[in-house]
Amino acid sequence: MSDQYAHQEVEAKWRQYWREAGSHRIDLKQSEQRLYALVMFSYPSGDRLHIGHWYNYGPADTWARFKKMQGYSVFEPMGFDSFGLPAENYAVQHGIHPARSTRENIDYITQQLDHIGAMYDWDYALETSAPEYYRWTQWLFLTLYEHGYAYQAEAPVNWCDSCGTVLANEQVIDGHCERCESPVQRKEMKQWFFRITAFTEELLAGLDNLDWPEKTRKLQTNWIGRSEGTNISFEIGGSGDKVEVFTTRPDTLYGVTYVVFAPEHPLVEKIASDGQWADVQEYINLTRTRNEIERTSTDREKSGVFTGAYVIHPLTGEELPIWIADYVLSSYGTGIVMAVPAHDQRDFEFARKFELPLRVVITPPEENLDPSLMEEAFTGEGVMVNSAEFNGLPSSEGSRLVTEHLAGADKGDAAVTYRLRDWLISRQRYWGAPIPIIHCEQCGPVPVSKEELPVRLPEDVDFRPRGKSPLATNAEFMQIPCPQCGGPARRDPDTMDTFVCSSWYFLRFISPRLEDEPWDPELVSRWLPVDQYIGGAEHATMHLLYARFITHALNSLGLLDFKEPFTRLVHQGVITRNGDKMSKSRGNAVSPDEFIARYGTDVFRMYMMFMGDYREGGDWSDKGITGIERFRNRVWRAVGDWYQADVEPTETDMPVETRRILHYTIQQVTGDLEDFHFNTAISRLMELVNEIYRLKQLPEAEQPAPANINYLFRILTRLIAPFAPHLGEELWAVLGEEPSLFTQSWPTFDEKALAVQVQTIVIQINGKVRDTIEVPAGIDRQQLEGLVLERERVKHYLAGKDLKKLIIVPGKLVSLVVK
Ligand code: ANZ
Ligand code: ZN
Repeated sequence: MSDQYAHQEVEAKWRQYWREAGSHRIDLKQSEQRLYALVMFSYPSGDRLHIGHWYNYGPADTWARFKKMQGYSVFEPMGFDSFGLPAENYAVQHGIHPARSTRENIDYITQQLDHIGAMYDWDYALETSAPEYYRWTQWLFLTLYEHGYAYQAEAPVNWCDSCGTVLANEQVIDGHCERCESPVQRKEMKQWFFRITAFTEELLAGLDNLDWPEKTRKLQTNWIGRSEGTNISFEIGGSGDKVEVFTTRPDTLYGVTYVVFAPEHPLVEKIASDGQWADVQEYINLTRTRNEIERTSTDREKSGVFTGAYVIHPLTGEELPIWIADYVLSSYGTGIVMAVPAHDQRDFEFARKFELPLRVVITPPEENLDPSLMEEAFTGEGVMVNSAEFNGLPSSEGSRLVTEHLAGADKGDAAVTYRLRDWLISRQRYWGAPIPIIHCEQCGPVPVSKEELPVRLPEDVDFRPRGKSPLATNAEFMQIPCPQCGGPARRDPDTMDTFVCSSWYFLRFISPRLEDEPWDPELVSRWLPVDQYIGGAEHATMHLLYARFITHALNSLGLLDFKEPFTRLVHQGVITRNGDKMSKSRGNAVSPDEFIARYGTDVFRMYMMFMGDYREGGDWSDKGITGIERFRNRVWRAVGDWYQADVEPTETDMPVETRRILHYTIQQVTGDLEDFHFNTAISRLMELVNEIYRLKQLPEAEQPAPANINYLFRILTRLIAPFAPHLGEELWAVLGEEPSLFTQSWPTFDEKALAVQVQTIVIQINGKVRDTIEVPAGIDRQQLEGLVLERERVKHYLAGKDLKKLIIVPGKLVSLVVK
């Protein structure tokens, strides 16, 4: 065996072996003890895989390999989320058709993925941009449509006039287009939605039973934003029309001094007085240039316009002015707010700016508030004042009683409002799954029959942004007879959000080539939900919520027998570069390829896992990688130098302390792997290797038997294999065993070996007892000597003197002679 570890040959050899032996093949029909370990599939957007992707996939495979050695049939598929805006933008920039650039990217990334040395069974690979896949994405759309879960409605979108395109919220930077920097407008356009709000309560309740990061469950909870309050009805002065406001503080009802409509509220046009109409209209137009984040930002100066109209207070009958202001959103509650400037900070700032009155109706216990002296709203709970028969009640009780009172008078009722909005899934873009709807002048929207799917995305399309959906420019695609009446009709020119593609891919992975069904129901029922899902925390509220919604919806339609797609979820941390998130757009992404060429996959995998806790991530630096390379070489040399091929490995008669270290290592590595603490697991492995080196440096007579050393190597090899799979196989071969190591069982530890007995050793110096020390029973001489010489008191007596002699009486005494 050669001295140098030739990682390139070794790793290529084992990957070839795995491929040829079909080591990663899995027959989902045959398997028992099933475990579905899924990583978020890759997004070939023009980016190559960078270190961040590796950080998701490498350690995830380590976990999966560990599970495989524990006896599970592990299903670890990989595929490509290959539709989407980045692919399209890349194509626009480089003038290459998205189909071609996506193909080239997938081919390249497939090679990169292969170098990870993961257990992907490529027979299960899928691409969401392939007609065999998006056919079923369209099927999903139609299935939701049949049940009223997909619908079309006018909705405000971010519109860039100069690019002539709709932008996603993330593409709007400070109200400007990310690409051309011209101001973005809000524009009403007909869009397709999925009715995620039909599952709000289930999506909330389901979070309780998931083994997911606390933070992600919180984010989803807040995103859904359930809010309990009261809807209160106000009459519009003069017209007799009634409007409702949603409030969480009905106890402040007597403090309302004006009412605010969202500028885009449909009634505004109707109620605005002639005198105010010009100002109102100008303000509405201004609002269109602002997105929700700006509008709700607390540090922006409040703005608004009086409409000239009034409402009647439901209890006092007082006339209150109606304003419009952009801090009120049309998409939340009823789009109208009863303003209580004394007790709501936004209203307070607004009232101060426009000199609207403040009325204190809640005071802190035993305190008075003077409206003219208030510097901010009093938003806490307290006691009701200036509130007629409710005076003296604590706010919470007052809230309940005011609501009851209103309900009795038919002027309001308890209400629950959610922040969650229906999911806007249509894109005026080319590179996506076409929406399988035909628009007929006579019949309206008509679904394409499921048998006719896929509605193929035509290749011959000018996909450059032109102000409308690129598909609309292809007459051949667009013109189609109506399936119902045969009359002239047009296809829907929009494509679906890529999050639709990824909202169900984990179902398709089970049977990606199946032709007449989206998935095999029996296999899906056996293999799902996904046991372990691993991916970035940035998907907390989009992908992870959409996938949950689709699963809930399919469950409610009787198409799945479970509601939650991902039982356990782990987020890898973020790998940064000098503190910034790595990304292509920042130009700071580190390519893994050069490191792999230089150090090999195994070292790179281990290094990533050793950098820090997996869930925390860390700042990338290649400084420590040589340390890991040294570790790999140390393991390799140890086995090469000290393994004795003709000696049967055994644990019998192994020194107690060595055996304790061995079993402690097994215990810790097992627990750490289970819980994704790869870095500490690797530290334990390093300690085990140190112990082997220490043993081999003892005088020959004090070394454990070669059979024991051989035994240590057998365990070490299995423990290290999930981290460094190629090295694992190579060592296993050196140990004289047949591949593949990954068919071997995971080592188990002996509880009894962990319990060390402690002995008290007396330390004598020049014949006098000076100290005592507790050590593990069976500690060897060298170790004991080291511990004794480390003692402070011993050092004290040794200071400035020479140690002439050191005698050890095992289990009892260490005697030193110093002069
Ligand atoms: C009167 C009031 C008095 C309010 C008070 C608060 C404090 P959450 O908890 O987030 O649900 N609101 C209602 N609809 C709104 C909209 N479309 N845009 C902006 N703000 C809106 O917030 C509920 C509160 O947010 C509601 O209760 C309402 O202001 C405001 F001392 O009503 B409150
Ligand atoms: Zn028709």
